[in-house]
Amino acid sequence: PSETGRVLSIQSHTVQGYVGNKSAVFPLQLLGYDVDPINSVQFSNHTGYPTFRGQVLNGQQLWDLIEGLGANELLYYTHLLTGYIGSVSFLDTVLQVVERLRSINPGLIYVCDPVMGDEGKLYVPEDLVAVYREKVVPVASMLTPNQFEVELLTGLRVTCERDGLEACNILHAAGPTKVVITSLRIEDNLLLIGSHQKVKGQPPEQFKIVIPNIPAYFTGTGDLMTALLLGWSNGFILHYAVQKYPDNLDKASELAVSSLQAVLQRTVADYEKAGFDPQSSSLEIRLIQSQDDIRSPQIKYKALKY
Ligand code: ATP
Ligand code: PLP
Ligand code: PXL
Repeated sequence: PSETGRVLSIQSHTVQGYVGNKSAVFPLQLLGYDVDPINSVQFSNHTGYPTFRGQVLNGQQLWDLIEGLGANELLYYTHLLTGYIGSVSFLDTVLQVVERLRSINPGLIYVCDPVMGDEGKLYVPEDLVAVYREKVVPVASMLTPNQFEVELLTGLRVTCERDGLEACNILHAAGPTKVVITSLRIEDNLLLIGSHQKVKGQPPEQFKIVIPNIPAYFTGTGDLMTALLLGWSNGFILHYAVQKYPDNLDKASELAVSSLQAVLQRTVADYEKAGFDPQSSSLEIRLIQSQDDIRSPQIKYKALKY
């Protein structure tokens, strides 16, 4: 067992560009974690480009890697992180992975971004929704849905802050002690809503962070956001590094949002410098160039408690 965090991250790999593991692994490493990536797909680029090529890992192949680690007693993890998953059979295998990892470390924290779609559109097979709702939510420790995903998981229509808070309560009752709705679009602003149920059965502590909308479209930001939330909510104090915030979802969220906004602002500025219109297509985030903002973000976005 390591004293620093050890994360198993099961996400997409793209050769070019930053989504999935490509946007999660580097930040977590910068924050001091050992990160073991399993690439659920290996694609040339993300699927928003005109075309893509590559391979998809199936559930059996995922389990094979887990068996390989298990045979060498290498399955001790403090965290499991999952993002976009494309099939029911793969998601079912992820559930087996959760069970296996918890048999070795009962304290394993499972951070789940239930990626299903955005703005009313589903981009996974419809039968995944029920699996997330019925089997994944109950075993997740921290959940990071967007507005559409929270609606799919709770059956509530979420169109205002109150709805968001109510949806978090429903999700807590189903399992996770931490819920972050990463973006609620309310008029021209983006709102993050966080909810932390510190004691089972008690009302959660809830807060919001107002995020000004940047007129550009990014890919991989959801993956980066979830990684940063995991990164800043850690019970371990790394020997050389900053204090992290296990009992302070609001603090962790302020740091994650402040980092992410710095990354996005740099991204837009760099595209503009290169003579590119940032509204003309989806932008690849400037992740590597933003390493100082990831390691030591300046808090510019504050949590407002309810
Ligand atoms: P997922 O689908 O991965 O669950 P998501 O749909 O919430 O997550 P994004 O919409 O990419 O993912 O948002 C993640 C974070 O990035 C949010 O906290 C949001 O505030 C920030 N973000 C994304 N786009 C913008 C933007 N145009 N301006 C400001 N912030 C943005
Ligand atoms: N489009 C497709 C096809 C996807 O698979 C994803 C993955 O999550 C996205 C868009 C959105 O990515 P994100 O919300 O993380 O930026
Ligand atoms: O979460 C973003 C993402 C993950 N994985 C793949 C993607 C995308 C976004 O387009 O194409 C394969």
